[in-house]
Amino acid sequence: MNLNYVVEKELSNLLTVSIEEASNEQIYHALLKYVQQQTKKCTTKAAQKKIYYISSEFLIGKMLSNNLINLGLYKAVNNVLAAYNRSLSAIEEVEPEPSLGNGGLGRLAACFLDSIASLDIPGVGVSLNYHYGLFRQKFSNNLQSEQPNPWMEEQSWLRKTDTCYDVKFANFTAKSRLCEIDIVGYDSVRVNKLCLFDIETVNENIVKDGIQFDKTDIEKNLTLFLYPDDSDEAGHLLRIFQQYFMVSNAVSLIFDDMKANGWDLRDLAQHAVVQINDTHPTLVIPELIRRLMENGIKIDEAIEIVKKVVAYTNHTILAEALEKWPHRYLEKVVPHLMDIIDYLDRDIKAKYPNQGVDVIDDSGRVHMAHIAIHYSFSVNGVAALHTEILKNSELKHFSQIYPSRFNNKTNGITFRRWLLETNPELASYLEGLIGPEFKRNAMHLKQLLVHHTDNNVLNKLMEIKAVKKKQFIDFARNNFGVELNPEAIFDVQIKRIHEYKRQQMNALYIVHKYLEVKAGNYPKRPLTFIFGGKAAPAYIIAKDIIHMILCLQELINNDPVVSKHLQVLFVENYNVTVAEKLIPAADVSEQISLASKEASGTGNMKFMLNGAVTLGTMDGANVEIAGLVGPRNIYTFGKDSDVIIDLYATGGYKSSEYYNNNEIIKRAVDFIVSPEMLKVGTESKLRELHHELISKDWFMTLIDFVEYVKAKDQVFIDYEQRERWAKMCLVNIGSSGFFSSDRTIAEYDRDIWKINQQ
Ligand code: 26V
Repeated sequence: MNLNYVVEKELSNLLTVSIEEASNEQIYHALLKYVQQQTKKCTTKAAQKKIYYISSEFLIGKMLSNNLINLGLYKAVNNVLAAYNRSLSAIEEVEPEPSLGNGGLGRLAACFLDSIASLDIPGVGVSLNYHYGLFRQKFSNNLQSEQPNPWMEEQSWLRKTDTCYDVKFANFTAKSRLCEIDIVGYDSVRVNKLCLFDIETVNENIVKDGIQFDKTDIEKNLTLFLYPDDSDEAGHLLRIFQQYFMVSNAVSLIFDDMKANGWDLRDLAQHAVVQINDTHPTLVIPELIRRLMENGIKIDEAIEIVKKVVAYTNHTILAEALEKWPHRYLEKVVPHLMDIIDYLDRDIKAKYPNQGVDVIDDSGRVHMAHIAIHYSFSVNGVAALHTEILKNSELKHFSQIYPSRFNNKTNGITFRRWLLETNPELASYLEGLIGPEFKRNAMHLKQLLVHHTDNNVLNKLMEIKAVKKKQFIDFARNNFGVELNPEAIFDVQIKRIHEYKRQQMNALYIVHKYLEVKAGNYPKRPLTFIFGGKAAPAYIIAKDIIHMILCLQELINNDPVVSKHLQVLFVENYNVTVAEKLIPAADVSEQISLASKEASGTGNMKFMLNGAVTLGTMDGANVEIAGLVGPRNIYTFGKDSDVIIDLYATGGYKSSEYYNNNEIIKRAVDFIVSPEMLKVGTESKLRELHHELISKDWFMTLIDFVEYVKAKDQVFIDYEQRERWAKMCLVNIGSSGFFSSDRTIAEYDRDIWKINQQ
């Protein structure tokens, strides 16, 4: 039977009114039910071995379109709705986005779940059911403020189960409840699960004044927020409560699976792999040991078992991001793990005299990464350069002890969401041109490369880009009330606001351009600078950077002359949904981190896949992008990672020297505290940022600024050679197959998990 017909019939059955008359809400709920019914037909593979992917974040984004694509229903649903003059994208607006992650790390975990299911690997994701995801960002007076971001609804993808576990804390035992979200694989008959644990005593009414709440009332706040502000002791303790709650439940789940299959816990490594996403789930190691001991296994044997089960992924070399919990904090939350943690500490001190690899340091801090490395069988970085830096600098002592434990798994993204869903126009054009195989095997995108001299293909790619820009322009008008120029070059930087990602360098370029325009030097074509990203509530400098950009936005967009040439848009509340609309519309992808600091980046891959050209430093996965597209199809600039690592080691960078010795730098930096800026901004914040840049500039903005200006000016000049530009876009799309998370997950399975690829 024709699929359109079936979908129309099913949808009509699920609605109490006709498709024409139904509201978007009614259609959304009918589609939700329909997808759930179809998902029920998928089965979970009976497995000898399973992957338990534990992560404090799964930034899954909206689920409707993704599920429709994976179930093969997307086109039919679209057709049926279109026949009734209804649009799926309007219906999608109804769905709240679960923002259960901060950024790249959480989005990676979500892409991985999609690929694990699509490759038919049996496994589950384990995390917490945060009632509020990452805060909703609001701008007023050119400042960020934070609001709660609820996402749970009566009817949703989330399903409460009857599975409950006891989780033991110092002064109470929490009763958890398992909630599940189905993860359907692409084109498959399988379904995996995302297991989100909750506690029923959570009380949303304790939230006051933005996202403030009593951090000490654990029974009421345990799963209330994703990553609460942890600038004080209560915040740190809550974080430890959350982490232990997550891993204790994970162990209960694993042991239940073992029991249900009648397997002996001594054979755990034959049946379970626990991949820990960064150090946040590290307490799973002492918890597994404790629970094995409860089942009659002696500590040394339990340690040996655990070492064969746990694998650790490192996502950053930034020292301030590596978790070190004071021993006394852990004692307050999980006293029953302390004997084990102390035992591990003595074990390591007895084996290795080097203090740099201690579990507990001289100041009594427990190094979570050190536990994760010593007591796992695999440690991986997330891009080739990142893994090399881990092995040769940051974790050198460890890689000398365990050389074979270290391996690289370059990150990837799911092409289902980031191509098929976000850019159906491009996907269907590619399908017509090179056949549908790329949807299953992304390496087939290479076939596009043979068309690099075909003007019809090049023109078509530019037409699609123009369509996606127009769609974003509509979105920006409806959501932010701004009118963007379709003729302008869209230069986009979307990611968490962090000094090392150097949004401030991009902002200084805008200042530079503003001053040029004021002096009568106009760019050939209007330039639109688009930003998106949130700053951690307690991260003052990041908030100051947002402030500076919002001030520039006000200044430039309201200037009748300058606004003809330059435009700035900082999208409010950047999230997965905004990324899906913005990435396909971008011409230039800003990936300008200080070399060595961005472990991988995954936005860079999404832009490339959608035909944007990278302007970036040789950092993270940019290095691999450059290798794949070749130097003619990417713009790189700035100091290399080895130079930067050396400068940190010697303390050789002085930002004041750059500021004092270069007129272009001085002029741009000083503009931050110019009368024009002070008129629209808060003086103390702008002065603080100015002072920070000339006195410290820990992430070396000024070291690369002049080269950045040169490279970026060149990008905008080259954009005018439309055929050459189109060819760059084509090469980027055609070379992006390597970055499919299917490739990444196949490598995890081949080298670490050994589930399907034994
Ligand atoms: C966390 C924090 C928290 C405290 C303040 C400073 C700071 C700086 C960085 C981080 C990042 C923690 C881990 C993380 O999210 N890493 C990201 O992981 C992505 C997926 O592997 C990767 O693409 C990004 O490059 C990496 O930053």
